[in-house]
Amino acid sequence: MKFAHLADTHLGYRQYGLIEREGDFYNVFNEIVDKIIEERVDFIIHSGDLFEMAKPSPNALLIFQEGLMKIKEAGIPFYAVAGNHDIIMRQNALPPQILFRKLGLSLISPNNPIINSSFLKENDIFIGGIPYLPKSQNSLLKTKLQELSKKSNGFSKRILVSHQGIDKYLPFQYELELADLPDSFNYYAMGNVHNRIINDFGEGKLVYPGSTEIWRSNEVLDYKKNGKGFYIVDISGTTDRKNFEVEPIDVELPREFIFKNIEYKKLDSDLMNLERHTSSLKNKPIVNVTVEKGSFNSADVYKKLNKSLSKSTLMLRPSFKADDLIKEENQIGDKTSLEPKDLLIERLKSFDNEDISNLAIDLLNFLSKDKFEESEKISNSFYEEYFGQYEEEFKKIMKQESKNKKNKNDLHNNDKKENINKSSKNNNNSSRKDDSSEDNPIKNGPSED
Ligand SMILES: [Mn+2]
Repeated sequence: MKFAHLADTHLGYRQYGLIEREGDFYNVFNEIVDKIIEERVDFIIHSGDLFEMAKPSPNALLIFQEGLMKIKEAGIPFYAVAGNHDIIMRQNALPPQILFRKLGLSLISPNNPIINSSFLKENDIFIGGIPYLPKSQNSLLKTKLQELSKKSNGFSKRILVSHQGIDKYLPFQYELELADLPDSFNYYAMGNVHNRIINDFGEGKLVYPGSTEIWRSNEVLDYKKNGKGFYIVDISGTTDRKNFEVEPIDVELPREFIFKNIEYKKLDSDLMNLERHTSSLKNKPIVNVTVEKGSFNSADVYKKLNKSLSKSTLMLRPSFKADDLIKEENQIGDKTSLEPKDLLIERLKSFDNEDISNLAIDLLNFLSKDKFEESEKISNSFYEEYFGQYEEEFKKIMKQESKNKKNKNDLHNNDKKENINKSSKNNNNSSRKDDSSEDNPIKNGPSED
């Protein structure tokens, strides 16, 4: 018995705004579908970021629909979990995967975290998981993982499906520490990290199949080293992880990403060679050229680059490091330190409260993409978690206070005849409610936690 594991297909992503790049993601996906069917697997697991966006374009939906139809015709069940790209974190919002239930897609959701099928039961296989959760909901994530670990007890093959970054593999953007992952599963079908990773963990194997196309140009390095595609996992042996075979199936990406550093004094000859190479390729490549060393005018060099390469490249991304320019750059300092996120992380260190720091980073991520609903949701749930109990107390205090006031007013009304002026003074006293905010437990908060 074997299954296919893939993730991070990002259907609908139009890299650099290029329709050709959107097509590349579709072509690779179609090739993967054909290969999976050829492999005659028993089921498929997709670990999230199926689509680039939570509201995919009709094009992206159509490509997936056609692929899934082929999979359904081949009689292969398809299990999926939503990734951060598939999720709108509004209360009760549904990920786009939900559209494909009648085409055979079983969605792992907060309400249905475990795949319930007679096929899995007969084969004593547990498949359960959790859709992506941001770092500020880390404690909820840990609780849910422990629940799943318990529920998987007694099954002979236990598979966890998750779309989270783990500190070991995603040092600056993780939501989960490796130590917080229950060690009781035989296979950790992960998504989110775009590099290919296979590691032993606990009683099983922890696997990120990686993105199926180059989603950011820094993924080229891993593609050259480890390839891209998906994994076939053979679970017919015992549950001993040594008999749990994970075999990479590679797809060749349709387009080359070229990185080339050219010394200014060799500009003409290097450009000629580069042009010869790019013209020989079947599909026009993405070319990143850095012209460096020597003293030159970048506008002139830019013109030259364009003239010799624009016809044979899909996208030309030049950068210039003239010697005199380098001096200026050095004055600014390390370029990366100007990233808002890095600056925020640096600033938060002195704050020394990890939970609030996580919330701040999540908020920066969401708000910089205009994801207001998500931001509101994580802020509310953070507030709920930290101050919910205080809010109850606060409400009690307020209730008591208004009762006291009412009693006072009643007493006062009895005295009304005696002095009408006094009652107008009492109205002023109603501002007392605001003054009491000094005792407001929310304000004083559990800052020591
Ligand atoms: Mn992704």
